[in-house]
Amino acid sequence: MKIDVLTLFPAMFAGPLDESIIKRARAAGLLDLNIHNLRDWAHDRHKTVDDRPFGGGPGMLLKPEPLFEAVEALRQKGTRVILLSPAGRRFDQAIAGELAGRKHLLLVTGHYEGFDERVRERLADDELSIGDYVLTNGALPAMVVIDAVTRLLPGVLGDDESSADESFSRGLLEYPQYTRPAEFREMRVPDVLISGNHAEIEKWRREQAKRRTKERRPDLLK
Ligand code: 4FV
Repeated sequence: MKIDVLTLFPAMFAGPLDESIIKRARAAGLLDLNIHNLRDWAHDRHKTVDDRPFGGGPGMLLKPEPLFEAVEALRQKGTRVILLSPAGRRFDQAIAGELAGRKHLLLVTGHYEGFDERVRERLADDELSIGDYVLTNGALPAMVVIDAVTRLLPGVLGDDESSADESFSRGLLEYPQYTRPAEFREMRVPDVLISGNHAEIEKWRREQAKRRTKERRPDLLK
């Protein structure tokens, strides 16, 4: 998969996407990730990318011209252009799975008060929000999407790392898990898990996942 990101803060991407699983996916050529500075498509002496909102109001908006030029320069056949903003549909595991099936994502990150509406109307194929809170810019949301999508790409997770049986994969929260020692500070691992009876273990895990989901996220059971 190829992912291009448009941002005013390319340096923010150094670090989180250069470690562990994402680093390995990039080294293995499973993810071709490119970070682009939006200012490279602003041609005036001050490389202006923002301006005041028509009709007044606080703050600044991202201008259409640099964004249109940048997207038109980076977009290919089949590219999915995705805006990151609080006004987008809520990003979740199902959407991560959907995006993992695509060849090319172009993530357009926001800043200031957001985008000129013509960017949303004409350039965006989709708009995603990572949650109902306001961040200083769209870099972290883009990294969240890149991380959640990349680990679903075939060949990225090794055998000991599986995405098959995890939270949300069955629409439920994950069941409680334990590792050695079986007893720690008088806290014992549930006997069923050390019984070796896999049918019983599977049954217990299903019940626990349902119970935890009912308690913490009944919305997931709707
Ligand atoms: C955001 C979110 C988010 C809003 C103002 C950037 C900021 C600034 N993006 N999910 N929540 N964006 O808060 O995606 O433009």
